[in-house]
Amino acid sequence: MSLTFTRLTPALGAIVEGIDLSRPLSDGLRQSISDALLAHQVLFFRQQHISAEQQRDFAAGFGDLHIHPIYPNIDTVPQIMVLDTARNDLRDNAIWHTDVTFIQTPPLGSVLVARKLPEYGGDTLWASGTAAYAGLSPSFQQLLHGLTATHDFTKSFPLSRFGNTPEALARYEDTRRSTPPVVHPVIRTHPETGQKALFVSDGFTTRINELTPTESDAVLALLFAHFAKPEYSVRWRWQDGDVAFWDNRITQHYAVDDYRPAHRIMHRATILGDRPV
Ligand SMILES: O=C(O)CCC(=O)C(=O)O
Ligand SMILES: [Fe+2]
Repeated sequence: MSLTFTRLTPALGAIVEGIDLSRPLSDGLRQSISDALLAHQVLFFRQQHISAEQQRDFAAGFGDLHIHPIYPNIDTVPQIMVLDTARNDLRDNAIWHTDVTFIQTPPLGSVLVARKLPEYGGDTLWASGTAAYAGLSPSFQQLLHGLTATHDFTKSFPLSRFGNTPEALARYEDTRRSTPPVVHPVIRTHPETGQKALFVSDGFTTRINELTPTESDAVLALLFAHFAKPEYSVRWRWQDGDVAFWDNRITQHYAVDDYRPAHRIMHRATILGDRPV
């Protein structure tokens, strides 16, 4: 069977058919998926029903995997992070964010699997940083080119929400010590395609370093609102077993918080990337 790609919006997103992710990837298939990720920025695979080990192995085909400092993972498969509304307060994902930009080498991408879904609600949106960048005027793009921004994990992960047991508190304090705020360019160049993308997000970006605090607040508010325009996004309505694979270098995403108290469980594998330039 050959792969087919159905594009979802002009900005980003495609559904991939003709592949069974529970089977080991051939080099050819891996290359096709890699190429498609560059072309579409987020790929969706319907109802794959893969195990945690198969999810890990699929993701590991694209790079080394990251283990999240704060979120729980599966004991026997620590590379799989668990997003379970019965275990954690997940409201920090209902904000536009790019995953783990609070480290020097933020993820290349993530592979997310839907394990338990509410009857309706709980959609996820992705937005394209390249489309958002292209939507700015040349003069504003020029202003942003020289600028850098600070990314800080405590913005989305405040102590008040993650220090509820002595072990969680100790883990949080360790992370805070080992993960000081980092600096990334406001406009990033994709390491493989050379495309320019807006690279700030409401989740972790606290400050544009070269501006005064007042200017920084105003410009970030403008950029967050601009990036979140529906024209730059795609919205995914999950079905059980669906898999999403996104390029985390040039996109951000938002998990819609509209289904509580229904129970929702997602599993994520996170692929490490390189230092943004
Ligand atoms: O729960 C979701 O749909 C997405 C959560 C999220 O932000 C992530 O997996 O990185
Ligand atoms: Fe995320």
